[in-house]
Amino acid sequence: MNTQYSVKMRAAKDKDHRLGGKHISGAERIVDEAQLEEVCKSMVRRALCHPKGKADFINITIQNLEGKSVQYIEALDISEPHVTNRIETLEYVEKVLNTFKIDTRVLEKLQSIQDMRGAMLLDAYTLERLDGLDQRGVRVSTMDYNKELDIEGYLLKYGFTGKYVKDAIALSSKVASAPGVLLELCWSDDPLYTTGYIAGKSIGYIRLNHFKPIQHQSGGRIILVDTHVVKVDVLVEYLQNQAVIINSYPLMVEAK
Ligand code: WAQ
Ligand code: MG
Repeated sequence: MNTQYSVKMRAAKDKDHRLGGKHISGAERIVDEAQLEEVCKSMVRRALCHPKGKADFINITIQNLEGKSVQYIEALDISEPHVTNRIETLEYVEKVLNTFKIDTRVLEKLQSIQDMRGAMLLDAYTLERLDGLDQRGVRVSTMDYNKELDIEGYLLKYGFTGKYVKDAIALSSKVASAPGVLLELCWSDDPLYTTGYIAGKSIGYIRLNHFKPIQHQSGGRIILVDTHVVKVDVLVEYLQNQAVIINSYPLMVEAK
């Protein structure tokens, strides 16, 4: 088997990220050695030609994954319940939360998030914050689709264009595959993009067209954890650093 590499890029304007520069673009891949140079090239191009501006600082980190385990998982199924407005959407989500015995006040927590870079880890039963990483939160990382899959072409057949769905499916599939994770709730940081999701291993990726209040300025992600099943540091290590390759297309299924 070819040696695989994790490649991560982040680009900022005016200053480096660590010094408070404006985030322009970020991307990550897991690739064979033979693809490495080409992938770096296209990441540099992306950072220089981004609609948010031309990056001044481009940071590319390459890690050899040889000797590290790579986990292969399936993509979550996608379903879209027939809800036509935000009130119906919240009712739907509350029903899902009830079946998991999770306090619906988690929705207030999601709405109170202000500009975090990562996800909040909360105890599924007390809603207590578990990660202790404040505004940073946990960055779910080190995942990619199997390069044999034409994921963009596949999603396009269902009318999904752009990166949002592709990236969200990869991230939520990795999160759902982690030990001790019950559910994940998410909406975008794009003020005009109200679609979000609730996802989990047993429910798949449930797309919610009217989840986020319109013009709400902050994105948010909450991962609900059963601490009887997993230790927080083990989970955080998995979410951040375990290399995961998504090995199947997300199936479109009927909403329950
Ligand atoms: N790991 C953990 N949390 C993250 C990450 C990450 N890698 N990236 C972003 N977040 C957090 C952060 O708090 C953001 O504000 C929030 O999630 C939203 O991130 O149509 O676009 O990248 O089916 O803006 C979902 C619906 C779109 C897609 C989600 O998220 C669809 C989206 P964004
Ligand atoms: Mg966004």
